[in-house]
Amino acid sequence: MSDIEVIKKEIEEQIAKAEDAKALDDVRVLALGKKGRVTELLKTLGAMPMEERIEFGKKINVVKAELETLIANKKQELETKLLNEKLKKEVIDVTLPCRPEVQGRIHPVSKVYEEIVAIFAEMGFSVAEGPDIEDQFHNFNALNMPPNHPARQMQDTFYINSDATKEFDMDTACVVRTHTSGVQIRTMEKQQPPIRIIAPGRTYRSDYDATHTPMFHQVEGLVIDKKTTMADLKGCLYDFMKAFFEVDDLPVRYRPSYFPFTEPSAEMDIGCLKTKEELKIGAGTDWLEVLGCGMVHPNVLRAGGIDPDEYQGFAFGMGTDRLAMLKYGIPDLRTFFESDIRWIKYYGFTPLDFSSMTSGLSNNGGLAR
Ligand code: 2U9
Repeated sequence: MSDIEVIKKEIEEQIAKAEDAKALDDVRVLALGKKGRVTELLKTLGAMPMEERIEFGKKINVVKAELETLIANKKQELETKLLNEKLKKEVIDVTLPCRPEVQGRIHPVSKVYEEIVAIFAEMGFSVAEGPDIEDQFHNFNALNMPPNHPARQMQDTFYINSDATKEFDMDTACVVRTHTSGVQIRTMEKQQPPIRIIAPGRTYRSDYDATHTPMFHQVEGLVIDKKTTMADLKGCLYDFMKAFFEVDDLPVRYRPSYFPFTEPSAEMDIGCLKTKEELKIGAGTDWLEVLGCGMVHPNVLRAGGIDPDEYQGFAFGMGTDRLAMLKYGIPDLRTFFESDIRWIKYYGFTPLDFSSMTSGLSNNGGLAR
């Protein structure tokens, strides 16, 4: 065996034996480094006669290239081995329960939102969304509240200048939506009936006390078809309230009311028993107001591009935060948005309790306390 073949064999053995990147690099330096064995052989070329030099030079370069490939492959092999060992060690069991001290909580508003969506989804409603910043057409005009309509003042609106480079202009100003009703208008603009949607989301009004915060949550609903009636409204909302409060024989009543966007309009109350210690939803001598509703005003249908001579429907609106207060016995709305960790630990829900109509809605066991 020639010198070069012996050297090649020895280096190949060393490469095969290398157990880590450092050992492999040492082999590389010893073979191909400045003073490496292959490099030293290359240096002998200069003293050789021309023909021998050409032949031997070719041989050395082939060996050099082969060794370089072997080293690169071995490097890759060692890296893969290292990564696999690391992955084996770092394996986590995602089915293990979380340590209680680091587990987060679901906010009661999110919990109630999930519950409401689950109930309406079962009834065939879809969820529609829209922008928090609305133009006055979608927030007011289309809802039968033209400029100077008294209801526009009633809603304590936050206005936003629509062009920051110009003076505030009331006519072109936008608003942070005072209700989610604009979402229903936008749906009507895009889609002809049948329509069956709920529009949950954040809403804003300038108000602050134990039952009002400047940002609050609403769920509104809209059903439009050829023969949708007030009886459909009553049945739908009765079923919803029974499912939401998880009370089968829930007493309900409707009182006449007024909203510019519905005619006739009503407010819905549920029966309850108020004692000094607690509020019990269900049979009792007291009533709690839970939502507003009515048949969609023909002007509103027209504004959304729907012919009121062909179609009719009902709409409703409820405060998600208020429903959370009633269902889970939380006394002050302002505490909802103070981000106090003690509050969320007390009133929050554990994350793995999903709300669904089949697996149980509120999973009261999911209450963190
Ligand atoms: C369209 C047509 C009609 C939505 C409705 C109410 C009655 C209502 C309040 C409940 C408590 C708001 O959060 S709250 O202060 N809402 O009483 N909302 S009817 O009517 C609509 C909406 C959209 C196109």
